[in-house]
Amino acid sequence: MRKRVAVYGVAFVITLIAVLVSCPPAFSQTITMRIAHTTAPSHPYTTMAQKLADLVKSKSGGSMVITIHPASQLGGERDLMEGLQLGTVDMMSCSLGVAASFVPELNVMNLPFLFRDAKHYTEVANGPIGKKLLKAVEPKRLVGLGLYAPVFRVPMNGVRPIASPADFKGLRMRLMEVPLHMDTYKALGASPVPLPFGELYTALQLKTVDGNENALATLYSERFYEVQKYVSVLPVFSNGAILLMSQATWNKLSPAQREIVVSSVPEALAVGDRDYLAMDDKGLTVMKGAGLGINTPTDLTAFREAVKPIYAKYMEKMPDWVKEAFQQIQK
Ligand code: EAX
Repeated sequence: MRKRVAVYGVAFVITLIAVLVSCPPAFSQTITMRIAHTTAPSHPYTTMAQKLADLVKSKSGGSMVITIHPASQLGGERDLMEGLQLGTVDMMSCSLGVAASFVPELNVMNLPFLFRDAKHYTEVANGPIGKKLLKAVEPKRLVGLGLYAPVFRVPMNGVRPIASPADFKGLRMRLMEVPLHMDTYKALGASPVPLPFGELYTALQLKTVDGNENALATLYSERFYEVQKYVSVLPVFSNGAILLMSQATWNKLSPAQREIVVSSVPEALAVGDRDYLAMDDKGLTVMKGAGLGINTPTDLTAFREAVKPIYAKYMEKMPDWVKEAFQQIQK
């Protein structure tokens, strides 16, 4: 009798295991999401993405997997933005410049010489204005997860150091495909050339363009300094970035899975911010060591004067809440 009970017991356990293996409960189904960006695997966009992937994986018991696609593997920033809207890309870190071509309200963060320093940017990005901007992406089939990357985009070129607006004259500068950015560089006297990021190293090397502008971290991690001569630490634009998810992806996630992503974002973005600031410093040191001419203009008055019309042009048509945000940021 006892033996028979034991045999039944064993049979029951085997059947139970077989049932569990053949139809796993919903929570153990694996979801894989692709996060993409244009910069190098060593860049803070990648370390941020790695932190996010690690957190999401551990909180979901391994059932949510994020694969990372750096270096324009899945396309340039405009392609990736379109991919998010179509649902062919799940997540991306995008420059606020390109993101604003899809969500114009974001341009309030792109105005030249707007932020005093990293702290000023971060306060705005993490405060009520940042929250409203993240909401503003929703009508465009996007989900705004966070703002980060609190450094500046500075000009680099192969011709001369930039000490005054006159030094920009005639320089063919690669700009992102961002009208506000191109108008600003025109106002400074340069000749902007829009190019996707993935083509930039070669364009600099072949002298198709004379220069570009980017975060020091990016100028360094993309090794542009190998084919350029001068870096001017002139904080023309914020280098701010937005972490976005496709609304199509968001809609596929359960409330618990959304919570896992959302609760992981602040820690991941903090890693991105930390690494950006550190890599900006390191980049400057390495580029100095590599023999680049580095100058830091101290009086920005003439630069600010030259770009004044940009503020009016880009804020004029904005909704009132953006105009108010613009006033508040300048306080
Ligand atoms: O957002 O294109 C660029 O210059 C950007 O810095 C880059 O794609 C990161």
